[in-house]
Amino acid sequence: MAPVVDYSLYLVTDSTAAILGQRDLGYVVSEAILGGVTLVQYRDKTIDSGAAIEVAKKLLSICNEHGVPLLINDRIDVALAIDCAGVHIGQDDMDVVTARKLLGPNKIIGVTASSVEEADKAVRGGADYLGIGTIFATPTKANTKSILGVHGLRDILAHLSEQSETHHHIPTVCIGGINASNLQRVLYQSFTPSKPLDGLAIVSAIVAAPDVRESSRQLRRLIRTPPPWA
Ligand code: TZP
Ligand code: MG
Repeated sequence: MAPVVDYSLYLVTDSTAAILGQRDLGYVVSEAILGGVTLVQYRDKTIDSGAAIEVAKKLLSICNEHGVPLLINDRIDVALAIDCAGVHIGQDDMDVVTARKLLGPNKIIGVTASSVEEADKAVRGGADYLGIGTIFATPTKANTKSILGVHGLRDILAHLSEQSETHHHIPTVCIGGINASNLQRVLYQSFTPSKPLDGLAIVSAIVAAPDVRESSRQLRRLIRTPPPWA
């Protein structure tokens, strides 16, 4: 069984200069954790295995120090090499059943889902959580397949809530354009009583923030505060 995880404020990293600037990724991750990030995903599409393993090892030691799990985007080889908590895979990556064979039962496997069909397939295949998106168009990921909006997100949550036990209980986070100005609306308008979102996955609103710790704190506070109009 994969461990129980707090998905509430899920940092997904980006190492491009446009987002990270000149800052050190390890520094940004540790500031984000000090501000309240509960889970970290190391995501870098540009780096080769050797270099990715070196960065991932550093991030793992920071995450371990704070008791926050580290997942690796796409790269099952890197996750195995450093023995971190697990991976996050998309629809174009290795399928979840094969990933599970490689990683075994105790690692977390998250899968991106943009439709009820993709969500169902991921749950049937044994995913530990779903990353639902893209919610809003975002410069962080140019080639997003589908923009779901909050209503698309709610449709997927509603579908999951109507399914069998396994589907019903799968943790869910959403991703894509989430920031301090819209997160309460996303949580409120997507709210499905029997299947509320478990967390928000965020890149630029944390990684590109001038004060990473303070921005993470603000996001964490907003997640816990009912919106003024509720
Ligand atoms: N998958 C869907 S959107 C996205 C990923 C990795 C990027 C989200 O970045 P941001 O900066 O939080 O909009
Ligand atoms: Mg991927």
